[in-house]
Amino acid sequence: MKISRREFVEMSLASAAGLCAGGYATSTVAAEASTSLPEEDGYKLWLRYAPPGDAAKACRQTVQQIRVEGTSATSGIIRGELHSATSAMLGGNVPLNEKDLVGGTVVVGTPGNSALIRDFNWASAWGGVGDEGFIIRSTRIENKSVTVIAANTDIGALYGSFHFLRLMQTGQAIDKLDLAEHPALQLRLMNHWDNPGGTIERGYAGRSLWQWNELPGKISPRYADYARACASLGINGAVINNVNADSHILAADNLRKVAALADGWRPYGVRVYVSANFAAPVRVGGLKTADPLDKGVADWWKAKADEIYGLIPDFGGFLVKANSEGQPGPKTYGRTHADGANVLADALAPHNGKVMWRAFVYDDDIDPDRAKRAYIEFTKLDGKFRPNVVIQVKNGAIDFQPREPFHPLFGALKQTPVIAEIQATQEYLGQAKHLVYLGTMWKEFLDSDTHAKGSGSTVAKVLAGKIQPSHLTGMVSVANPGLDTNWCGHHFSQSNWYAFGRLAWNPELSAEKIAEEWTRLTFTNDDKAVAVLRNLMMGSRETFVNYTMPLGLHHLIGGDHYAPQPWNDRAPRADWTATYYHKAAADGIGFDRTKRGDHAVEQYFPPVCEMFDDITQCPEKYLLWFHRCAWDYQMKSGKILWDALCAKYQAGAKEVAVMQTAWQSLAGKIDARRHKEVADRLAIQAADAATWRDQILEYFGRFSKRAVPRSS
Ligand code: BDP
Repeated sequence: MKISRREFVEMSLASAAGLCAGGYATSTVAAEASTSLPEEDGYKLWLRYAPPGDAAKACRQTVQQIRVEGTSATSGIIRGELHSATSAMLGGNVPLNEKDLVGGTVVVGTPGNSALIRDFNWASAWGGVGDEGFIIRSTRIENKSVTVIAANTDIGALYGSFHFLRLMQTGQAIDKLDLAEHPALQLRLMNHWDNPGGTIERGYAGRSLWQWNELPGKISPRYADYARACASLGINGAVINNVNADSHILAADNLRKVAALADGWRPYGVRVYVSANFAAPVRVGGLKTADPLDKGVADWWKAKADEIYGLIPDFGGFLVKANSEGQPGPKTYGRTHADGANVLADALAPHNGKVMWRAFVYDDDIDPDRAKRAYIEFTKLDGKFRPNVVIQVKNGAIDFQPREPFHPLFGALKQTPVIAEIQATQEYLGQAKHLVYLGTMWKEFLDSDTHAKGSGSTVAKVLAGKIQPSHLTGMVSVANPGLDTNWCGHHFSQSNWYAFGRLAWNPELSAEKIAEEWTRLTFTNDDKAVAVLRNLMMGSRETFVNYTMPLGLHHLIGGDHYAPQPWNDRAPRADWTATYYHKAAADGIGFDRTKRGDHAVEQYFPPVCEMFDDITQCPEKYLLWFHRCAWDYQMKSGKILWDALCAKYQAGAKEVAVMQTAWQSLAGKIDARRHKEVADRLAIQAADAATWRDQILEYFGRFSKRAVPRSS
């Protein structure tokens, strides 16, 4: 069932007013509210394995027994997952690894561990799926109808098993399967900003999952639950500590703790990476310098890498935030970012480790505009990095704002691999208090056309190495789980972890498909409820933009990155204020980044540059990002800018009320506990949205000297 955003809003409003006869929201659902669902706390994430309703009957035919080949730890995990999941979904014990193959057996294995699978003549398919992909086929063996989940490796078989279970749980037909999948990107990593003391920078879901004081002796069962959740999406690694790195993560006793996590995650295919502090040779090693061209420093990093690989043979590598926001780096010693990255890369190379060097740098001696600085620094260094260095670039040039145009570095580095950094933890997007599904935001980013090699050079294709060949590809997300029972604080914030994983596997998936999948897995397979939930999610990011920073406005916040603070004009740096970005005054508002302004548009390829530069072509969603406009500037709608701005804020606040109504209509379709917890947060969101609207309009009204029009 598909409904448009407009219909959704109308239906929800009608239902709020009690007008939705026979309809879609409150009335229909309320009649069914008597069936009380068992309470859920959200711990199970999208791996609840609730019976898939009507589809269960059909599944029973196809899944009568499970046979998982192999003796590895990963095979054991697959066995456990398939057995418990199918038994739960089908409502009875599904036999496991019986002697005889019967019709309806699900066979899982690799050519290495299974004669059944080896005998299959799938030569062409094997090559195509690589080390992490899988094949799922409904076929016949020994004249019996079976389903085969096959892969080149155990991890591929694990991913295939999760895929199969996802199909089952979302109520899809599983009796005629013929599919092959492999990930589009190589590095699919969680970036945790966790500190060894247990706090999480920009974490909104409790303290760190990693219990540093207990490790390595005591292993929390939650570590495996975490790795399982990651593996279910194909996430294949985690940087476990804050980019503002405590250098002592590299001290010997801490490395043993890191190794304990790595040991537990290995069977799930989740490799461990660490954020390294560039000054570690001084702070941990006791050297006098961390100059990357100093031989002693290079030797120290080499010895450190050897020590790490002695403990963790499949250690992934280092993530580095250097010369950014006060962190040490090569520039501290008069060297370049390439010099810095390369000394670490040389140490890791013999072990096949990688350096993820962040492009989140904005020294103000480079350019007065923060948005331009990283591009200027890194394009100069293209081609100067070792092959095992990737540059990790945030989706936008400022910092995870509710809306930013894509970072101009995507497509601009031709000889250096680039991976994208997105942020699931909702630092600037309502933290874990507001319901904001980020799948739509990330798709806007991934689908942006860089024009790096003509039209169709989307960010997704650049990342996948399809525009310029790249031997290293990837996408990472600043992670949002913490120790809260439901992992992410807000039940809907789980969808952002989920969406990240799915998009890192396949950036071409649609935000809508992912929202629907997640909804079915996490809440319900009831089609009507799914339609309401999917629409709620699909509009939520635009709603957030509307009541916080519409029309290209950005950074209208203070240090908490949560509440409106457009008046914020005092901070340790000008580019941490709000006024630096909006520049509101009597004559207008906005940052002139055009060719008549500070030329930031020129960092984009033609014709993107011209599009952003020309006010008649620039999408209005980016208007005040690139242009400075008078308050009475005529918008495409015919409204003047001030009125259009007011209308956005008013619409945003109203839309949250619609979201509340839609959510209310699901009472009885969702267990009472999760329903109430989300409703409580929506109430906070509604109040916050009104505050944003009122405070921002009052503040900008001081400059526009115009009244706020009545909301239509
Ligand atoms: C900003 C955060 C800050 C991070 C920084 C980064 O406010 O806490 O340290 O990004 O990405 O979004 O390094």
